Amino acid sequence: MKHQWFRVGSVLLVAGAVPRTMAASLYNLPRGVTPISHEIYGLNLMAFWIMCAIAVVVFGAITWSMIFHRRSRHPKPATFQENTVLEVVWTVIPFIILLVMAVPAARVLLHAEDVHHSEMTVEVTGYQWLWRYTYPRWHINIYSRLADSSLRIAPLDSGLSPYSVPHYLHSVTQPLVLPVGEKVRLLITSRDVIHSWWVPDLGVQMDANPGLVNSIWVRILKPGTYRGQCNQICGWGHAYMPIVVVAKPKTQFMAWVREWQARHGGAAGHAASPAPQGS
Ligand SMILES: [Cu+2]
Repeated sequence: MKHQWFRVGSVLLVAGAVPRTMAASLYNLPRGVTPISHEIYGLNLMAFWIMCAIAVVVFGAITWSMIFHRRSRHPKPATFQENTVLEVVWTVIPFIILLVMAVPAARVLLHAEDVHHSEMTVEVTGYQWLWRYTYPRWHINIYSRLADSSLRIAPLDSGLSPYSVPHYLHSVTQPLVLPVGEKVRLLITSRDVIHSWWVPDLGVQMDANPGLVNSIWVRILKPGTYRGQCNQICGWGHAYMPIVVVAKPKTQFMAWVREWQARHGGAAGHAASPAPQGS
């Protein structure tokens, strides 16, 4: 018995010693870098605290019953069968809790899909197994495939370790480049099967359905590189179509646009490039 308490004590000590930030990154959602990702984080935190309160009440009631109503104390059990007041209370309270969670969740959903007043648009199209990004304003057209460094290692007989390359299966040939601080509308669709564009740091997870365009927006608040992947099981190459978003300050973004146009022969760009073949 003594040993058991010692073991429990040491586990709690170790848990207490884990730095808070590390524990948060291990067990929590990323806080993200967009207003919507912050709102989603807040929703998750609210649900977490409600859950904690429910756990305290439920386990508290169980513990209280075990201690104060154990058989040795009350050898004769009570004989009541039901209690209407209690039953109404434990039906109404969960209903109120659900309402408290549903109202802000619905508000965030509506906010995430409100693409009014967007400052620019990017079309995102899923293919087996890559993403295409089109910037209609500048006629920029990017095919974003799995980077060669990962591709070389992917076959089982390659003999190479996934740890030998940075960001194995999370790096691409060309990232989606976006300006920091602008409201960017993403129009998400697919050319073949259902894919899903998922970047946790941006708080975006949107299905890419053939024949349908879903819209969502991001306003990235911090320059950086943000990684995600297709999270819809879309076929054998599902793991080979990662997403990389590079957020640059507005001036650097415009420099990237000009550089892209210069490299691809002016504003006409490759907007009319043929669709890639699935392979
Ligand atoms: Cu996919």
